[in-house]
Amino acid sequence: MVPSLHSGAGEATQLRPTTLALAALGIGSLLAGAETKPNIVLIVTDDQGWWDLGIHGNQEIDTPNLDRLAAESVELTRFYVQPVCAPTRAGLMTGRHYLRTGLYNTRFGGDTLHLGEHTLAEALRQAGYRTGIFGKWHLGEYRRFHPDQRGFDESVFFSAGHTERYWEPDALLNDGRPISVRGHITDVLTDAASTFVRANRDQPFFLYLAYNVPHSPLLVRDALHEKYRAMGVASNDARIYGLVEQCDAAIGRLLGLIDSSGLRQDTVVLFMSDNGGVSRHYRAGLRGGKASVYEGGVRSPFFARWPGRFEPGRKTGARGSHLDLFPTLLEIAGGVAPSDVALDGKSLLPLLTGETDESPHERLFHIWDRHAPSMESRWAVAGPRYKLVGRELYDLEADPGEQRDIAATEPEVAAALRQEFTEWLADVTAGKAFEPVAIPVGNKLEDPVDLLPSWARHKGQHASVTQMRHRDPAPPAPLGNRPVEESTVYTFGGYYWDTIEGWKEPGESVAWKIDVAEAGEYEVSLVYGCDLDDAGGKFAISVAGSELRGTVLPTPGRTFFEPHRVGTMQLPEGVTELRVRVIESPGSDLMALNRVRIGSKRPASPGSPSR
Ligand SMILES: [Ca+2]
Repeated sequence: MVPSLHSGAGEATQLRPTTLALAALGIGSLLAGAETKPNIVLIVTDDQGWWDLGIHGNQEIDTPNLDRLAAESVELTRFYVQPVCAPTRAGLMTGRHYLRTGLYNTRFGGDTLHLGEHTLAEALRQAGYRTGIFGKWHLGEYRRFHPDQRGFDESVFFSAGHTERYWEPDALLNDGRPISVRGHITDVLTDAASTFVRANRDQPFFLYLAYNVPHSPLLVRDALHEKYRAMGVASNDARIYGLVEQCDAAIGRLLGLIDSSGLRQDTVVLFMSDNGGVSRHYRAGLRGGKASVYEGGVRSPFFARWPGRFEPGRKTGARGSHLDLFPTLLEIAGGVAPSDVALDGKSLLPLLTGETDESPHERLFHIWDRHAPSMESRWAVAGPRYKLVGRELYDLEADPGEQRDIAATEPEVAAALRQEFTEWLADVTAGKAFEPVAIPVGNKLEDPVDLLPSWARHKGQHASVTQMRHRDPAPPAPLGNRPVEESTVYTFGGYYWDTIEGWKEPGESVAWKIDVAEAGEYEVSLVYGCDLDDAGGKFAISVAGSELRGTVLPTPGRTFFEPHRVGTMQLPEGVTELRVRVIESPGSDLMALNRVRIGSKRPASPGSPSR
């Protein structure tokens, strides 16, 4: 009979036990009689453009290992992702378009894969694989949404879309526990992945190696930066090229280990990037880059190597999508897909084996918006030839660089594609709220838990749709038509150091949606900075009719964030709202609020705040 799929070993008792009816996907004839399941190594880089590879015509960048991998692989020259990180990762992990998964943003809590979704790791684990993730997750900030709760047996990861430190990285968790590591993050992740390969060489494994380079902050070895500067590459691009070269060398070491461990024949290796590139030096004739829906924003390198199964060096222009890896890898693994959700991806196995040279897709859809998705967002829909980018129509066969808008001469094609996109958008957004999920409170995995400033609602709106300012280095952004003193503002100074500031008027407030595991007494603290001159302001914290009041104390400075216990509150079980409100703000600002910390009063099991 069909087995059940559990959402995660540690989570099964904490959350709802997920027992699903599963349907067999159908195993390709290719694999009939296969005695062993191949290992799967999925390597994803972050912000590496289609053009940041020697094999794609870049004359400066040194990527010998990836170039060699490409020569040993089938290459899909038209493989598509979404314009930004988290949307692609959601599609990769679920086989479903990201807007179906509850995820809608790369920040502000919108980068959360909802719990009803089933991950590739869960499905491969169910198929008998040992699963490991090493790198950037970016599908949920809080412990309940982390990869070790979502099908990964082993995990060394960070949860956000970005991390501040590449040397001695301080954001990595090992199976949920903070760890101290030495070295550059690219090497740290590769070493951990290598250990995973060595430890699991006698059983099928799924290695998801999600490098966070060459994403900003572009912290690269001086020698690599100088090497590319000396070649005439501008400084920013020289950093990107240096990070790509370092990553290429790390991938080379991992592939060498696979060879020396005797695993080459039995290992499928896949390589791709998560969105379009950010470098400008060489763009292979493509228009746009990261965050754009032109080809440069959504076309990713894609190589797939499986010795004896995939023809080395074969290239195909048949279109594939990141959504396809879920069904493709399940087919390779002899796994089953969840039957209670619809997959958007289709297996690429017939394309990769050469059984066909046709794309499984009639249309591919792309959309990106920092706010709620709509027809006003950046969007595109493409078939094999025509691509509609908002109101512009391109013939990709004649004009792969998307330079000649032919919407006026082909109005019927444009109108038909627009209609298809409209219907598709209505389908994938049906019933979706596009707001952060409720933050789990009293969850034994993370007790106490910190309510993050970026998840707060200001004046009934979420931070992403109100004004946001960057503390440094950019100057504060203008606050629209409202004077600064009338509004709280989300202030970004790095993921650990973001704050809510601008608390002036009595009654002004921000709120978080929380999901309390169990009714009871909870300890509430605020973590904030406050200048001596501003101290003495009064605030109230309210939840479901009960209220706690406190006075803001000075800290060594406005940017010294210290925890201050406010008191205990009775919280009801389930989803509710926690609001922090100004009672009186006698100085220039009530405080720079860095975190609201809530912990249950019962003895907490080992765990850590999210920050
Ligand atoms: Ca990215």
